[in-house]
Amino acid sequence: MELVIGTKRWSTWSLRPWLVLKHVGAPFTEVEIMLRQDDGRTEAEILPHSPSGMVPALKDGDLTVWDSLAICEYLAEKFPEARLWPADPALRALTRAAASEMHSGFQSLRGECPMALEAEPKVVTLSEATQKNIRRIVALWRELLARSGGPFLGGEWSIADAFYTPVATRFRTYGVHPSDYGDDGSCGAYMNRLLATPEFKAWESAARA
Ligand SMILES: N[C@@H](CCC(=O)N[C@@H](CS)C(=O)NCC(=O)O)C(=O)O
Repeated sequence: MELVIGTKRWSTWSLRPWLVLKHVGAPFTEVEIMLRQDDGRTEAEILPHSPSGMVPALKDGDLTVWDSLAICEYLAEKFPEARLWPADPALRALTRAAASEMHSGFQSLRGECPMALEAEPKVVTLSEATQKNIRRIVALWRELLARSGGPFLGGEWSIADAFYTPVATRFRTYGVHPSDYGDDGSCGAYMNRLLATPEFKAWESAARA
């Protein structure tokens, strides 16, 4: 398999399936394309790999799967033994909803607090819309961690945790403390847990190299 990704410092959508592939432990090669190049060069470099002109894309033989969530679902089906979703049907439905909510939502947080793994942490004044996104994320994390018993959203690490790892980097970079947004302590601990997985640490050190 080959995973085509964007610049590791910035590409949250690439990070998610990369974490999942590392978690699975299957061998794969990666192609990293520089994002934010002028004159349409980024899209021109992505298009030979991905029909949407966006990364990530996963190539498996003659199959190309684009879009982060579709890639993760493909991997969950290809590697059932990796248990990439919880076995319990209710927890599976809820963690899927959590990943989907991230995939399609939180536009204000995404726009105002882009992932920037090269940046020193700083405290910024956030818009009301972004603060509303953060309150929702904290409520969602609290509910799932309480229901599953942790340590991850669905109990064991799952695709939902891959989807929220970039959020944890944003909270760290922009000085967001979950305790200011309704956390009971479980979300702050969860955020640190996401940033401490060996898979994320490997991505981070490559991004900063
Ligand atoms: N919904 C897509 C979003 C993918 C996306 O927005 N990728 C960005 C990089 S993180 C991209 O390829 N941008 C192309 C460009 O900057 O030209 C997914 O989940 O894979």
